[in-house]
Amino acid sequence: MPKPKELKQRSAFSRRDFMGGVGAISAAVAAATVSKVALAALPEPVIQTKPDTMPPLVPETGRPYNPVVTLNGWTLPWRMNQGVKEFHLVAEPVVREMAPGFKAHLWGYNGQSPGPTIEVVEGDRVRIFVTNRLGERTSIHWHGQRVPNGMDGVTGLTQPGIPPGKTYVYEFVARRPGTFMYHTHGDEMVQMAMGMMGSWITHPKAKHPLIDEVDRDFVFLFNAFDIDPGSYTPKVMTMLDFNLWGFNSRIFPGIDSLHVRQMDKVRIRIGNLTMTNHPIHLHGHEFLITGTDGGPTPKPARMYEVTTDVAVGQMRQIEFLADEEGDWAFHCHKSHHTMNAMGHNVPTMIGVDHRRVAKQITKLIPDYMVMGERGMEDMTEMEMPLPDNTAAMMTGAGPFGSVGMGGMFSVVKVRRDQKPGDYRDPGWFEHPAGTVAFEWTGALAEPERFKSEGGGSMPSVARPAQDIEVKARKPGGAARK
Ligand SMILES: [Cu+2]
Repeated sequence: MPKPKELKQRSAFSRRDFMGGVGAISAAVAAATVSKVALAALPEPVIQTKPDTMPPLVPETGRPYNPVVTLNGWTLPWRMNQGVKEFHLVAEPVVREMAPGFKAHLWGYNGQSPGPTIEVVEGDRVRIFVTNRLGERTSIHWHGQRVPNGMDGVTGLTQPGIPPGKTYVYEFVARRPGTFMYHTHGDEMVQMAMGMMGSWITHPKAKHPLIDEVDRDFVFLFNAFDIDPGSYTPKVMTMLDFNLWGFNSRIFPGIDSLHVRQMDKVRIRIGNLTMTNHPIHLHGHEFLITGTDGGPTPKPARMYEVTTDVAVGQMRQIEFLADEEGDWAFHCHKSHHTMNAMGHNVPTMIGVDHRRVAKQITKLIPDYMVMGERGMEDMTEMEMPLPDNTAAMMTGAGPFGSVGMGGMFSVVKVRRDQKPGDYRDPGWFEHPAGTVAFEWTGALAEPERFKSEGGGSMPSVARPAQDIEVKARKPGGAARK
């Protein structure tokens, strides 16, 4: 087998000096495509070692299309072989940087987890070589696609599992345009928990009445892992109680923001391969759900939303006109999914100053954590040592201080002067004077209702015989969803 080729692309997001990024990838793709060794056998596997968002991979061969941008990911180059698009996926252990300073030991494809996005055109004949470099059998299921039954990738049902060290070939025609995923279907609970998944886009071959052309087209998957603070490998027996929630196996503040030009028509395609649902919420704009993994949504069935739930095993394709300038939060609306790893049995300590006692306990139990006196965000200020290789629970510095978030959180940056095709980070939004919430420094009047009733906003008709005090506790353990 030829040695894996490392894809040398430059990030369009983290580097401000990006100019010829697309050319750089094309060169890398061309180099991978014409290698004589590769032409003699399998397509050379292209390996990506960085978690950066790569610029769109503009097709040099085959039918043209408008490529997508994978958030903190990349698109797999292919070669054309007598009219067939050939890809090479390598299932292997990978090290994924989930956030700066926090690396996870996962299983994935071609150097990363999730694996690279595969982009093809409706009607393409596709041949995918899958090499197994794991220690156990695997197979790949092409989620949502119309394929011959024997190409469906279910170990034991439609094919034998691919043994370690072997390469299998999948071949089919991409019949239906849309947003799909691929994922393991062998020892599934373990291999899904370890990160064996990726995105698949089939672009329409011609103008499609239900698929609009857009200016920016993004894709990513929701992922969840259960990695104890201080460790590197996910616990694979976890059913619901995951502690790391990410977009494409990155957690905030490790997730890139999405950069668009004002008045761009924007599409975001999201797949959910976690074990719970995620209501994804966009600030400042209304979006339409234009498609699912079942296909484009008929126009009369589309409705405007600002949050849409993406259930387990589903994909949602949302579209909006980015007409409001600014930095708009884009996140899962389950608030514990915008947190990074934490102990699940953290007692509520609001109103208790326990910093001194916490320091004493930490000497005995190094990973002891409690929440802050004024709320969780206190923890970002507490001088508590974290174990090695642990993401801070909530962090991310914004222009006005700590964002106090982790997990499934990112920002859509809409700018008047973002150039078409430019995916660089424009920096923080500069708000026009007088348009930011501000502190009221005038006099505060006493509310009228307090004067007449001595407290309550309405007169009390009947009171219980004695006062009842309710203590609310966040559910922990298996009850948490
Ligand atoms: Cu969520």
